[in-house]
Amino acid sequence: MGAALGHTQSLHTNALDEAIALPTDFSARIARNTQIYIQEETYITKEIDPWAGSYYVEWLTNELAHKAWEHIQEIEKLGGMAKAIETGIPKLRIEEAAARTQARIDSGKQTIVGVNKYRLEKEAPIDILEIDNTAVRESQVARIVELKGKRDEAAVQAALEAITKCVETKEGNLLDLAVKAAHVRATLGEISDACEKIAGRYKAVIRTISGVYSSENKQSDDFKKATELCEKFAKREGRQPRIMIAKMGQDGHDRGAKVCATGYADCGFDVDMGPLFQTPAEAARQAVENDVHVLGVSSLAAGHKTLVPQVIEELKKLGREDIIVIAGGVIPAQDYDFLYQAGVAAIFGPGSPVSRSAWQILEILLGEE
Ligand code: B12
Repeated sequence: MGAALGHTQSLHTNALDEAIALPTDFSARIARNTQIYIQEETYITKEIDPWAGSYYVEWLTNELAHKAWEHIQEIEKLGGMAKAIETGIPKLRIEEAAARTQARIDSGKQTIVGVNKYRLEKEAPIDILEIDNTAVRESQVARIVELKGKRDEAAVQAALEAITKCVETKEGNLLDLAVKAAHVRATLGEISDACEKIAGRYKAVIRTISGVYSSENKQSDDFKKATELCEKFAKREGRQPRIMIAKMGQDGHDRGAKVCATGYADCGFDVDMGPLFQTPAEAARQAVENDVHVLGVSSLAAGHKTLVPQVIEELKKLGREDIIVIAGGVIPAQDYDFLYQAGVAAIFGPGSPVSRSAWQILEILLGEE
């Protein structure tokens, strides 16, 4: 309703199983019908501006415009958006806001119905859409092999060379050349590789923030318990507990990983944040090189059943099976046993309060669970 009243031009309603998996036909239908209900039973879409003249809404709009203007000015001072992105500021602001929101949800200052309030003692299981990752991967690989077998290879190579040349000389229209390459059936990977030959690969600067999570949540029992256990661990081991948070495979969802990283650092952990798109071997190597106590895998793109056992295997190969592996993110409950069998010590799904997961991890480290 907020979106419709705020003049949105396009609306997507998430399905009820949004934070668990891709939607089932049933949950997608409810989500779609929620929109149809708003559209056809409440009539709010018939009115162009139902809030016109509302003093309160005008005031809110004014506030929003001024706050947005502050951000725009900050970006202008940095020399425009392209320069701002290079400094990592826009991403940092998003991460600060995410950490603050998470802390407010964890401390109960902000209500999310069914997540931090009005929860059932025991949730009844719901039907989840299961996707066979391996089968999807194999069929995609087969499609690409078939495509590559049928296309005019000389035309593809010429189109890719034109792209590389354009990047090198900065002459020509790169987008136009990319579209032409796609027409002769070059893949997205090949098109970006053709650019990468000259331009290299963009590596995001990983910057972690501190103090944002604790500023909203340091009075909570969970936070206090986490900091106490951190101190206890540090006294026992002579150094702070060290955790690496890894993002592996093609999963670009780093919000939760970053929120956990900043929250754990505020609780007293030493935190290493791995880059996006690591392979299990790379993640395991970084964990070993940094001599972490815990490797935390954040998985939201349904790769957990493949990538988590692989990273555990890689740690074993490096002789570091003592590093505790935990997992978090969009992992459906029916996959928990599979991951526990593979050697995962704990799993934290969406809605897990960060400081609570922090002390639960510390209890495992201290052998107190
Ligand atoms: C935001 C979001 C995006 C953003 C991501 C921005 C970013 N930089 O992170 C954008 C728009 C880019 C995006 C893109 C896509 N998304 Co998306 N996205 C989401 C969404 C709505 C919220 C995720 C989020 O940030 N939550 C907030 C954070 C704070 O919560 P969290 O990550 O769950 O973390 C908490 C816990 O899980 C846990 N945790 C997480 N990690 C870790 C790690 C450790 C060590 C520990 C201890 C705990 C822990 O602690 C955190 C605090 O409680 C989810 C659905 C959902 N509601 O969860 C879909 C979702 C993850 N996306 C999905 C999909 C399909 C996609 C796309 C493929 C869509 C498309 N077709 O292009 C792309 C893929 C991009 C890519 N390369 O990976 C699916 C994945 C389906 C699945 N797993 O089976 C989901 C589940 C939506 C759905 N139901 O369909 N997405």
